[in-house]
This record gives sequence, C-alpha cells and structure tokens, in this order.
Amino acid sequence: MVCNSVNMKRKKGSGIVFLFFILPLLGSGQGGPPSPLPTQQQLSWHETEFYIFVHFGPNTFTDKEWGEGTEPEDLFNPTQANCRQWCSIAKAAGAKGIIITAKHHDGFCLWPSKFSKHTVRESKWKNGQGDILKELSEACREAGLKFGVYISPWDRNHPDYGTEKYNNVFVNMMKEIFQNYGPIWELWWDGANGEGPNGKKQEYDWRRFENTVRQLSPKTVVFSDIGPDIRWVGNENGIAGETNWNFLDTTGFKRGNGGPPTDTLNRGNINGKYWIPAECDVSIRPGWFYHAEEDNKVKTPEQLFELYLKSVGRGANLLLNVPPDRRGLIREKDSTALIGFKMLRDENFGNNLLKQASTYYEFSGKDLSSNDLTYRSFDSTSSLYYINQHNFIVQLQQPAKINCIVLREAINFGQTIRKFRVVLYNGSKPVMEIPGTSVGRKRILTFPATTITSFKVYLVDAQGNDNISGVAVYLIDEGLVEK
Ligand code: FUL
Repeated sequence: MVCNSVNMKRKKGSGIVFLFFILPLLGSGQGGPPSPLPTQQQLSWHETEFYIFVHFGPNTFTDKEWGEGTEPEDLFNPTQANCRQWCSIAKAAGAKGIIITAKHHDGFCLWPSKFSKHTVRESKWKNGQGDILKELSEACREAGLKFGVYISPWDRNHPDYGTEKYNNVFVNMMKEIFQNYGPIWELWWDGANGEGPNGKKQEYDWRRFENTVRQLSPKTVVFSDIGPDIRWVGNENGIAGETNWNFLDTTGFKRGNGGPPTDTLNRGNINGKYWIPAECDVSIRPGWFYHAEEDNKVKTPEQLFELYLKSVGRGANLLLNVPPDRRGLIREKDSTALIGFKMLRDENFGNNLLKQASTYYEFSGKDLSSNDLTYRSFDSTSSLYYINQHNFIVQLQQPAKINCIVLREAINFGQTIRKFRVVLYNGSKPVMEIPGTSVGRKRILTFPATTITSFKVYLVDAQGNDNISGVAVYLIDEGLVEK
C-alpha cells in the first residue's frame, strides 16, 4: 500500500473518501512513555469485533444456570442438535466466530474426554457416539467462522477436583481439545473456583495451564479476568467503560476473586503495563443457558444495537451469548433478533457521509482561521489516508444533519490518544462540543442530530503522534442514539 501524502495549500474538491484502514506507515509515538503494543494475535482479535457465545449442556435440560455436577448424563439428549444451524445464524448476524462451553462448572464435557466419566459419551445423545466439539469445530470451519472454547476449571463433578491430580486432568483436557479440535482461536477461562464433589476447592495451577496453552497453540488468544491476552470487562451486561484503555496492570492480581476491582477491569489502567483489551460478554436472554420461560425476554435488535455502541463503540469486543434450546437449535426469536441487529448495523452504518466530503484539512496550530491549513489527500483506489498532526478539520461539501461520528485509532502503534474534543460547526458557528478520552480501535460517538458544515477534532493529550486511522460520519436512526 502506498501512502499518497500531498501537502498543499487549501484545495477544494479533492474527492476524498474516508474509510477505515489501519495504516502501516505512521511513526510510533514520540516523546511519551513507551506504550505497550498488541501482539499480532491480539490485533486480529480486535478486528473480530463481534462473535457468539454458546452455553449448552445439562443445564439446558434442568433449567439451571449452575449445575451440581450430579445430573445423570442421560439428561443431555438434544433431539435435533445442529451446529450448522448455529453457524448459519451467526454468519447471518455478521458475527465472526463462536465460543462454546466445552465444560461448564458442572463438569459435563461436550466431547468424549478420556479424563472424565461425565461426558457426551455417557449420555443417550446419539447413543453416546456424539461429539459437540467435533461437530461445531467442523461447522465453523465450513462457515468460515473462528472457533473458540470456554472451559471451566471449576468442576463440580470430577472426583479429583480439590487435589493436585486435578491440575493434570485439566491440562490433559486442554490437550485433547487443542489436539483434536484445533485450531482454537480463543480460549475462555472462567475464574470461578467453588467446591467440588468432595467439598474441597482447587488450587488452580494457572502458570502451568498458561504454559500448556502457549506451547500447544501459541496463536490462541487466552481470555480470563486478567488475560494474558484479553480481559473481562468487569460486568456481564456487555458494557465497557466510556473510557477504556487496552492496558492493564496484573501484577499481584489473580483470576477470580483475587482480580482487580471491577471498575478497573471496566476501564483498564491508563498507564497499565500490558496490552490486555476488554471483551464484553452478555447474553441475548437473562440467563446464559436456555430457559423456556425466558422466550419472551430475548433482547430486541435495538437493545443489541445499544450494546454494540457500548462495547465495540468503546473500543472493546462484543461476545453475545445465544443459547440453543433442548432440541439443540437456536430459537427463532433469538435468530430474528440477531438478524434485526445486523440490519440495524447495515442500515445505520451503510452511508458514511464523508464519502461526500470535499475537503479535509489538517491543522497543527490553534488558529483555524489561519490560511496555512494543509491537507493530505490519499489514493481513493487503495482508500488510505493518514493524519499525523494533533488536530484536524473535516469540511462537508454541503450542510448535513448528523448524529454519529466514528473515530478509529491505529492501535498497531499503541493506544496513545488520551483525550479528544470534537467541535461541530454550522458555518463559522460552533454548535456542539463533544469531549472524550480514549479512542482505541473504534470510538462511536452519538449525539442529538445537528446540522453541520464541518467539524474539528482536537487530539488534546496524545502521548506521541496521534494515530487516527479512520473517521466516518453518519445520520443514524434518532431512536438509536446512545442514552
Ligand atoms: C460466569 C459463569 O459462572 C456463568 O455461568 C457464565 O458461564 C459466565 C459467562 O461466566 O463466570
């Protein structure tokens, strides 16, 4: 890709197209403290943006959220389980992957693990010949979806739980999963640590677990309360902090109860030592597992859109749980809501009004009336442009009513923008000011619809060079503006 940067005096009508691209040619921050950087795996994780969580297991058949571990295996008997149906719904919803509860706290394994006697093999389903992980991993591959696995270390069934032997069991189970069903894109470790069948709690050997995964599959991104790759957002409502740093200090903290305060997880640490971005997990229904009585409590497309603004729109990722029912199928109510959610995203983010912007200026000085404004044009065929100054102005070709501005930061160079201000203008008159802090991968700002002719973005407190890599402007449905 070639960065076509032309510095010229005010020139109109350059037909600039504003699209979202991460640019390879920007300098990294200068002057400030070095910012932690994402790994390649984390960077591509950021780009997955939205994916589906699947909670499925004995709880689906007992109407519980946390099984006891004593449930007879025969309970698990989905009559029409079809992982391809889950995948086609996920695809239609624009999700990029699926993460399944391979083992929840009740210890039941959705694959025939050699290290447990509480698995699909002991169930009636397909006469004990079934294997959900096999079916789902294959269906995801066919559909071009990423495949992830949730595995709870807490196990209320396993006889070894609460003894050192259990750490071997857990490591062996992970080996089975990686070797038989990989590649595993994301591994999800639940930090819960309760009593097992013998009344004892387990001392999890996290260091060993982590080494095992790194060795087996260095490209897998590992989620837990505190990473190492992705952190919990501190709530199960799917909402990231309006200020959301991709950094976290983990020294001295443990997974589960020994984690940082939830508001820290929600916002990250501004000067945190490690790049550990937030993932927002939330269910489309009140519970994580399917319960028929919640059929009328499925979130609406509008509610899902709001969650999207409060997760992806704040630089985090959205992991939306959609639980299959006792047949092993996603209900129509849920899939209808998901398709509606996709339509709302397409309709509202389909028309970037900056495509019609005639001129785009950068300015480094405070005084915008200066004649010394410069602009950088970019090659619209390769659709890239860059800004390497601290402020810039976007001039529209004609006045337009807008209520949404999207900023993107080139996070491959770190997260350097700490404070920004957007000022909307109608002619020479400022009509609204929107202050903000973090930008991150994507920052979606919504506000009451306003007619503007231009806007200025002030990057007030960037650590080094600001690395804005994308700007877009929309008029979204008024009812969708963030409350
Ligand atoms: C929690 C679990 O206890 C819930 O059952 C659910 O799996 C949720 C995603 O994580 O820690």
